[in-house]
Amino acid sequence: MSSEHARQLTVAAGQLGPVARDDSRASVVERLIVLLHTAHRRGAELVVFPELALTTFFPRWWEEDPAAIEAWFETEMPGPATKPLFDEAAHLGMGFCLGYAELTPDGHRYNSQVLVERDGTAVAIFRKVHIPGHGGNEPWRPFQHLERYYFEPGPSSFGVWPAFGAQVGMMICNDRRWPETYRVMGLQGVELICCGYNTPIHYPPDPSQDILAGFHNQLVMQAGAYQNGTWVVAAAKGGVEEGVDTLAQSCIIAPSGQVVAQAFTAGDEVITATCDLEWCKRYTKTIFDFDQYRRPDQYTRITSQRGVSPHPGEQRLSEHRPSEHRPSEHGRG
Ligand code: CDT
Repeated sequence: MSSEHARQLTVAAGQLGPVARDDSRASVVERLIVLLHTAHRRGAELVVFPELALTTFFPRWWEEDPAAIEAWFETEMPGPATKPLFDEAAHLGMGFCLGYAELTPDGHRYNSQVLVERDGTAVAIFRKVHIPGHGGNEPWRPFQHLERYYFEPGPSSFGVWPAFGAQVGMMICNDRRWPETYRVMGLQGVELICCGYNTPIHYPPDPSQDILAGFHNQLVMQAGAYQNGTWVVAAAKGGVEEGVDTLAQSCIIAPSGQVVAQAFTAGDEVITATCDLEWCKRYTKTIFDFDQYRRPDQYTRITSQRGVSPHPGEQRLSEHRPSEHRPSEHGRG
């Protein structure tokens, strides 16, 4: 684990400020290319862009017109609007991870991220697994979170792909709040996770959480990074977008769980870090040596059950073995 074995990759999070409803794809792609150039000047080889980077965060609105809905989705990647980004990245020898709304040829709608290598080849498309919010029109909310109306959950779990000289995984926004997300990738040897997000700061179901939005953002990703010995690169679309204040604070997190870079504005901004990928082993070969220490036989509820279900047969210890556990019979006299 000495530094002479370092495998280093300089990565960037390309944070976007707000994208208005009327902003064209071309104008957003121009902004992405500016971020790409900044990251390139700072030596980055991979830039992670936000979730649904090409449009405003449209799930805040109920829309029934199929044509209006379709206008928010990409039917090809790259398409005419995104090709300039793919071309410029390949020209610079840079890879990227880009979030977008995907409409497949057979009519499925996903919240997706594509990972593109430095030579311009697509490595993988990841489709968001945990779809938050609600599926029905709730116009009394100050703004809606209709991801469950617009998107199907991704059917293909959390993959890890060899790319950029590393083992690279992907997650999208709400996925980052769930420990299973990281562990499924951790079990495939992930070394770097790319994550885009759009997180409204106001949470209508429980506004007491609003003030904690930044804390929770870091809490979950720092824990996930540390518990699985992986780097995490997380890029926000932040700022006040169509009246909704949205968390920025893009960050890069080390396998130690430490934040090594963080955005300080809520606008277009690049943060970078040079990641020693060998550093992952300090955790995955020690305290989180899964092969040595995990107890999958003790975790069967994780995959056999979705909601909370107290086991009816579960008894308190005192009901099992009453005589052995009375305090009066333990170590007294
Ligand atoms: N985009 C996204 O997944 N946002 C969610 C908001 C949760 S509130 C419905 C997030 O987890 O940040």
